[in-house]
Amino acid sequence: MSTRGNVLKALEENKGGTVSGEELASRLNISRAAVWKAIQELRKEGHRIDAITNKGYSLARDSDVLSVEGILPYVADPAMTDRVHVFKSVESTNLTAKRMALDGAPAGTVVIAEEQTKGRGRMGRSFYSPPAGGIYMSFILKPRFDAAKSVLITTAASVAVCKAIETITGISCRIKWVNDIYLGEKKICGILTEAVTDFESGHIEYIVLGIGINYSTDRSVFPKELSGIAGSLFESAPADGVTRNRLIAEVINQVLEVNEKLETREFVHEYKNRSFVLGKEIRVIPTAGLAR
Ligand code: BT5
Repeated sequence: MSTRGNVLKALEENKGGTVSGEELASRLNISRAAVWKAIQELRKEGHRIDAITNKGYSLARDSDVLSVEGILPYVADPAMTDRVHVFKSVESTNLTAKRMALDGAPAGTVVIAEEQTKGRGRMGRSFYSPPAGGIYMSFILKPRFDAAKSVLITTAASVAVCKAIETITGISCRIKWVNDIYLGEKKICGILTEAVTDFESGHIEYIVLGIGINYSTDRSVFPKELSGIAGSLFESAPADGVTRNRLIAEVINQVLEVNEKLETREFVHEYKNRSFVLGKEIRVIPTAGLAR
């Protein structure tokens, strides 16, 4: 790991507390000047690090720049150490994950970004993914059964995201259809599952599961056409200790856990409890394009 990464890891382990420059230098076997340089680098990236006289450096508890170092301490499976990748900006985390899968990245790999410039929804729709306040992440999963059942992966992921949100923030969300998560009347999360097929055999090699959460996206940044549709998990500052990194780690834990026992379909019960469409009467209005 780079010096920057090591310093951030040490600060994350003491988040809210202080670590002296001397201790960091001796623990990482580097000079104090190198510690200082790393601190400057991290500050430039947006991490809120205070220098407290006679005490040392302190990473603010609510500092929330997405980072591997900030996520990993809360991920349960130690095998994930090399499988979490964080980017500042990508076109689409689903696209990056697909490319990584084709390049041999193992199942379980997670791609996370602060921003997507071409975030994708279903059927060619787009998912608005501005920087600051969003969570955009994609998993590479290896299907263990007939791909026709991949809708199960989406449904299970919706339940996993709701559980993760509830565990970390105490907020209860509901699921619309299988892939939209709502808080009150507003959509705060969308899920897109895509298959990566082997060009020659036509077999599904991987499933890429993409999750987009409006965590604390400011209402004013949503484009006009989304103002009546999209909402955020937090309209004001989250509770102490609640961060995107922490929530991402819990989403990873819950998604991997539910995928391990997908065939048991245990999650279906939870899905029914959280769905606000199941059991309700719905009206289907055919559009010209679909009616043909
Ligand atoms: C979805 O499609 O909601 C799936 C979105 C999946 C996004 C994730 S982010 C990580 C990964 N990488 C990607 O490129 N995608 C995945 P759909 O059900 O088709 O909904 C799209 C519709 O939701 C749009 O037509 C808008 O009406 C609305 N929408 C767009 N951006 C939104 C946002 N940020 N929040 C809430 N609603 C939004």
